[in-house]
Amino acid sequence: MADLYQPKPEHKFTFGLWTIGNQGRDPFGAAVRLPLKPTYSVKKLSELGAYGVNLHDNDLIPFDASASERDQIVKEFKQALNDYGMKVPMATTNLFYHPVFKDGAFTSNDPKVRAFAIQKTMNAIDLGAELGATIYVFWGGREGAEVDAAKNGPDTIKWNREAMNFFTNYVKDQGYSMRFALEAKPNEPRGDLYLSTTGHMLHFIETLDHPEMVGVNPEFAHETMAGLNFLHGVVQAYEAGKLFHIDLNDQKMSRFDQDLRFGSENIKLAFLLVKFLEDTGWDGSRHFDAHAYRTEDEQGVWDFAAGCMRSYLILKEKARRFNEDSEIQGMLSEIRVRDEELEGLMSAYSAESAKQLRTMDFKPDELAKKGLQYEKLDQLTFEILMGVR
Ligand code: GCO
Ligand code: MN
Ligand code: MN
Repeated sequence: MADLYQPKPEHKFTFGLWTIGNQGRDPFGAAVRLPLKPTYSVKKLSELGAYGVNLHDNDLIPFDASASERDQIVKEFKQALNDYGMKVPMATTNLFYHPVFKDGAFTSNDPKVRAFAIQKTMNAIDLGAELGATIYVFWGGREGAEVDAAKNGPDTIKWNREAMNFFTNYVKDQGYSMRFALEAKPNEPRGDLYLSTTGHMLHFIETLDHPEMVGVNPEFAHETMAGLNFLHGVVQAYEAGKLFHIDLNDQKMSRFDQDLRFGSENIKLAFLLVKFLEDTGWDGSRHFDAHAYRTEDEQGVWDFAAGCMRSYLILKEKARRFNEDSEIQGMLSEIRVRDEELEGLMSAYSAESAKQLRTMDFKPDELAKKGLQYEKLDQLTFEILMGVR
C-alpha cells in the first residue's frame, strides 16, 4: 500500500527559509546550529517532498549585498529551484532585524525610516516577483510599542494604510500578479503590536484603496498567544474570501511565541483545522512557520520538517475517517437541525416575515429540554484521533 503520509509536491507544503534555517538563538542563548545555505535547504526540502520555499529578502540576500552580489545569489538560487522542481509561492520583507527598525518600519515616528522601509519593500517585492511569488506577506514585527505615549495612535494606522496603498498601486504599476496577505500577532518582539489579531486585520483591509488585493495570513501560534481560537479566525477569513495564506505551527496558550512543530501541542484543534482546509478544498500553500527545538542538530531540523508534513497528512486521513464514519455523520445530521420554512423567514427581513415570526409559539421550555449529544460527538472525535475508530 502506498504510504498515505508521504508528502508530495501536490500537497503544496512549503517552509520559510527562516524556519528550517532557524539556528536556535533565543533571548538567553546563542545559536546552536550552523546556518544553512538556501540552495541546500531547497535540495533537502525537495527530497522530503515539499512543494516550495518562502523567504524574506534577507533570508537570501544579505542586507548589505551589492547589486552584482544580489544578482549572482539570485541566479544560483533560481538554478537550485529549477534543479529540484521547487517553487517560491510567497515572499516577504525583513523589516525587523536591522536596528534602524527598532521603533517600527511603516509606523516609525521618523519619516526617513518609514521611507526606507518602503524602498526596502519595493526591492523585496521585485525579488518576490522575479522568483515567481504570487503572495506577498506583511508581518509588522516592529510595528508596535512599549511606550504608547510616544506616538499619536491614529497616525500609526494611517501610516500603515498609506504603506499598503502604496504597495498595491506599485504592484499594479509593475504588472505583477501578486496579492498581499497581512499577518497579525499580539506581541513579541514589541511589548504590544498594532493590528494584533486576524480580526483587526480583516477590518483594516476594508479601509484600503484596493481591498480586493489584500487578505490575511493567520498564524496558529499568534492567535493562540492572544488567547483566541485559531480555527475561528481562519473560518472568518475564509468566509470573507480573505484567506490568502496560512502559517501553520503550534503553541501553548499564554506563552512566548514558541513556533512548535505543527500538530505537536493542540491535536484536536489542528485536526479540525486540517479538516476545514481539506473539506473546503482551500487551494493555498500549507505553509509551516515553525522551527526545530533548540535541542536539535541539523538532523533534528529535517525530522522537524518531515514531522510537520507527516502530521498534516495523518490529520487529513483522520478527517477522511471522520467524514466517512456513519455514526458520526448520523449524529451530525441530527445535531445540525434544518427547517426550510423557518430558515426562509430568517434569511431576509420583510414586513411579512417579521409579522409571521412575531405570531409563532416556539415553546422555549420544551426546546431547552433537548440534549445535544456533544459529549458523545467529542468522544467519538477523540477516538478517531486516537486510532480506535
Ligand atoms: C514571527 C512571524 C514571522 C513571519 C515572517 C513572514 O512570529 O516571527 O510569524 O515568522 O511569519 O516574518 O512574514
Ligand atoms: Mn510567528
Ligand atoms: Mn508567521
